Amino acid sequence: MLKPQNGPTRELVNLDGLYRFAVDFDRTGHAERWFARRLDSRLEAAVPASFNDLYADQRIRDHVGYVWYQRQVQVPRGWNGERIHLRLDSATHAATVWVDDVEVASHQGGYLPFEADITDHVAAGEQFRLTVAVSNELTQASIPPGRIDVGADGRRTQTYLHDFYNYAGIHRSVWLYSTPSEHVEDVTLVTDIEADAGLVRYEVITAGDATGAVTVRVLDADGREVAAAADAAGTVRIENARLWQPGNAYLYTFVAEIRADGVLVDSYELPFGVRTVEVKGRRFLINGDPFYFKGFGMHEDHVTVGKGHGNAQLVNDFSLLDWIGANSFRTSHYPYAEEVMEFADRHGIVIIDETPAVGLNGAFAGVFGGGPRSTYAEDFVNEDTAASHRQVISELVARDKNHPSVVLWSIANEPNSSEDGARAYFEPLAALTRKLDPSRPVGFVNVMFDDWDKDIITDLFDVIMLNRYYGWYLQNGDLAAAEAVLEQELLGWDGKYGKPIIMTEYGADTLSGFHSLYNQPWSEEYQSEFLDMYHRVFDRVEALVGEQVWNFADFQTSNGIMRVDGNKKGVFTRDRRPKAAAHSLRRRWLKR
Ligand code: GCB
Repeated sequence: MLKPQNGPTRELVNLDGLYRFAVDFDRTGHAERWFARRLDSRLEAAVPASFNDLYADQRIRDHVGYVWYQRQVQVPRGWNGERIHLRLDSATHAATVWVDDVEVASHQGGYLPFEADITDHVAAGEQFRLTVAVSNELTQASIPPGRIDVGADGRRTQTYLHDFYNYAGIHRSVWLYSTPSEHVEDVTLVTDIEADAGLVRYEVITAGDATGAVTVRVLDADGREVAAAADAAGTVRIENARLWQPGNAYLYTFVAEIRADGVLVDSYELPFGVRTVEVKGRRFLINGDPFYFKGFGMHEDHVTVGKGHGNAQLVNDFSLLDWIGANSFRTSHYPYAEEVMEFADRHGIVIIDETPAVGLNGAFAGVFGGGPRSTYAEDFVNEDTAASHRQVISELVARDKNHPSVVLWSIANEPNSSEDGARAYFEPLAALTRKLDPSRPVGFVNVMFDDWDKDIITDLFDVIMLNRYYGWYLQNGDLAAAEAVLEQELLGWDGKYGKPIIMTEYGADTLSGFHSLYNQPWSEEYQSEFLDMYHRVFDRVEALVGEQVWNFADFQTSNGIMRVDGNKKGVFTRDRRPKAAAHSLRRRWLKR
């Protein structure tokens, strides 16, 4: 799915700003057709932002169900004869969209874009009323899954088995855009390297009556044409290609054009990089060279805006990644805003791109309350969950397939990978991901309970991604004991599989400003010692090809006895101040 853009044949209007906002406390909005009139509320909500922390009102923060957004939209007067599309970059977790009284789109899944062709419902030069009903409910049919309980008084409560606050709302931008009726609908690029040349295998899909012919061009960063072809699919060759490299990004632009009788009908420009990715033995290769991941599992999480995307926060977070010497991150635990992916493309940051499949593990019910339970069961991870999982994999690959920064798909975080049903569940999902994108390795992130001798699915994947908390959830305060267990386990994985291992999470909750002489858990000193211990082990295990600390910054979670105003495993605080460990990590990573 292409990101909308301005161009010689297309126009783009951003619809961010303040929307009228109403909370559907009594679940009457649909029956009362709130979309058919001005929302009856004095509230306004910022878009993009999570709605939860915008108001001094606990009832709104804790609301489970629908919230409604509404605004007037002016269609540019020059758009007569064009196709007119509406696009939401994300609405968390499900949304229905109306243009005046007409429902034009409905989408499940909170972290991926969707759009509607609204040409038949609007007119150039006129206004329409845009209404979006957004539900924050998670059920066994959603990804991530969750459970809704309804009390005797009708009050709904939401529980889920993942460790971040269930922020919701319109988290990313909303767009109105025009295209010609015959237009470029999709572009897929896969690159290869042959001696000094870059090969670009491409496919351009068009929509509308095919009267024109597709031509393609590749421009270098200075806008000079370096390759061209006159087919909708094929391979073009860039002589003396400059590669996209970690820490040294170089982007070309792929231009797909449709012409009829020599006249330009449509044009779409896609920045891309020439690079290869490959797993060979115990190595993870980018452009044929071994790559070592240094960085973090992150979250889209900031004060006030929650999971709302903001470019100021984007620039600041990447600046901190640069300062600390990180070269990569994982989009834990859901796809991030497209602006993030594009920024990484431009700045040479490597991404492990993760679906929102988190919390598919009944063992966590023991941690979050209620006692452990089986995962692959009719009333938990079932065929409905699998259908949503297939959908998020398909939509993620469709959105992110052309980003050079993306080198590895993570199709789930810490699912149960030892129970009987795990293989039947994951085998088709791994196969689907490979079919959709044969050019990138595929993995999932393994949980500490499902060690190499219990896990039954790792052979289906290309790399081993591990989250380990020896010295925190286990051997708390005893780093010597933790060091021995950690090393032994890594050697166990290596002995069994001989595949590259990335430590995708390791970390300790740390209260910024708490210091101790005695290496006490929660102190800044303990976090530094903890990370140092892991690094000593990593440097002894050859198969280890990456270290991503949990977490980049402190982040908000649901309430519970394990969390004090959120998860405190950040190396930076929630407002992005460094803890002591940030300095020790920086010393290691700038050298490594
Ligand atoms: C994990 C999860 C992550 C949690 C983290 C923790 O294994 O993947 O979402 O936040 O542990 O801090 O417990």
